[in-house]
Amino acid sequence: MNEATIERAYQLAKEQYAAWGVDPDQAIERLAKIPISMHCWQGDDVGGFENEAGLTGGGIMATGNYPGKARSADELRADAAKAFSLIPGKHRFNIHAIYLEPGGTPVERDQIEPRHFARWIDWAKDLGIGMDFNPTYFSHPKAADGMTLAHADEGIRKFWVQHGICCRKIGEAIGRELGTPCVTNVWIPDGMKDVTIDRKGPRERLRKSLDEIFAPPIDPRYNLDAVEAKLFGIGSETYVVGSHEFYLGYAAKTGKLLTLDAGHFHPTETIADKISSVLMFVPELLLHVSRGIRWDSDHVVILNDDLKAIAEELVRGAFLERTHIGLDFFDASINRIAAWVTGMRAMLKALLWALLEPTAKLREAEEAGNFSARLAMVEEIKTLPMGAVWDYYCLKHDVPVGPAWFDEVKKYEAEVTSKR
Ligand code: RNT
Ligand code: ZN
Repeated sequence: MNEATIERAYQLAKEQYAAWGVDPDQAIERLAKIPISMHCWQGDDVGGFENEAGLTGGGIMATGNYPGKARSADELRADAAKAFSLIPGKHRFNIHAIYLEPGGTPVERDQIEPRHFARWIDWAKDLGIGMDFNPTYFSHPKAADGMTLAHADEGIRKFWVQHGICCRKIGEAIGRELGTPCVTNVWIPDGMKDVTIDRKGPRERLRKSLDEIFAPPIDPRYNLDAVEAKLFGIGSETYVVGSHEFYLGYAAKTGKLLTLDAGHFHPTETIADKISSVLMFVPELLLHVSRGIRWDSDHVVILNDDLKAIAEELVRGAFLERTHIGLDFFDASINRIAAWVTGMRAMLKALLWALLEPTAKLREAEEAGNFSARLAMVEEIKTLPMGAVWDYYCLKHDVPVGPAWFDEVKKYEAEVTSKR
């Protein structure tokens, strides 16, 4: 499609939206101000660069063997930059502690420092983007038995507490250097595979560990702490210490951010409905936008009803200011850069969809008790020409329009990733 056609289609779309009282110019202006935090771990199957062997078990697993994954931080940065070049707008990058660059000598996780992430920070500065961070409580011998911050062994528990303390300092340094707060998100795999007698003890220890990690005050202009629950994991099917109730209570009581991962609840439960509830009691949210399929919580995000519902809630409730949007999925069976771009573009499309909604009209019908009109309108707006607005948005942000981005990925694959 040439530029003139895209422009013309946009003008026609504007007329159609105007009939609903919606101004697409405003929608795309707002969209350009919403950063999405792209997660580093889709680029290398959650391996990290701590050691040669990469992932060593402990609660997280990517499946698939598509060739060309990033083998070093330099490769991962290059791949991520390629992905960013195909996604409209300025976004963020979210890394895990295991993506450190120790510079020759291995560093234990209770010893890591901001300097081990200096090259990431420089890279983000060059790109003009913010960064987010995560302690890594998995893929480690001290996590091999499935417990970390809730461990009954005081030495092991303390080791992981110290890791958390180090990570908040790294988050602080990242936020200070980049001029935008770094969200440091705690997720632990702790749980039990089978019948569990003591559900209380590990939760008491987890609460204690979190209190210890969060004890040192850190300026929220630099670092924000978030806690992430999960219903079950592979190997922790019966009991997860950090359940939703646990972290909702913890975040509400201590003023921490709550992380809602779209794949961490019962399959018919959607996080969209949780947003307006939890934001009554916690200051801010971190979303891990993901796509659960049966027992896997981490399929590549696509523009489905669940994703639209999340975006609709954020826009309708004016929650965007209090919500940090991040992605969390890993698929090693397809081109990893294509996975990133697909998920990021889907998230943006969902937000655009929500920003183009004639919410005032829908609300009016609802408030008047006119539920037939509400339902009829909700169906009608589904065929409004959002695609024309999206194409125009991509054009204006100098990224490929339509499927053309995939050609770029294939070219990069031929020239770069397939040679690894
Ligand atoms: C795991 C959590 C967690 C991780 C990342 C790698 O179930 O969703 O957020 O996916 O930290
Ligand atoms: Zn997550």
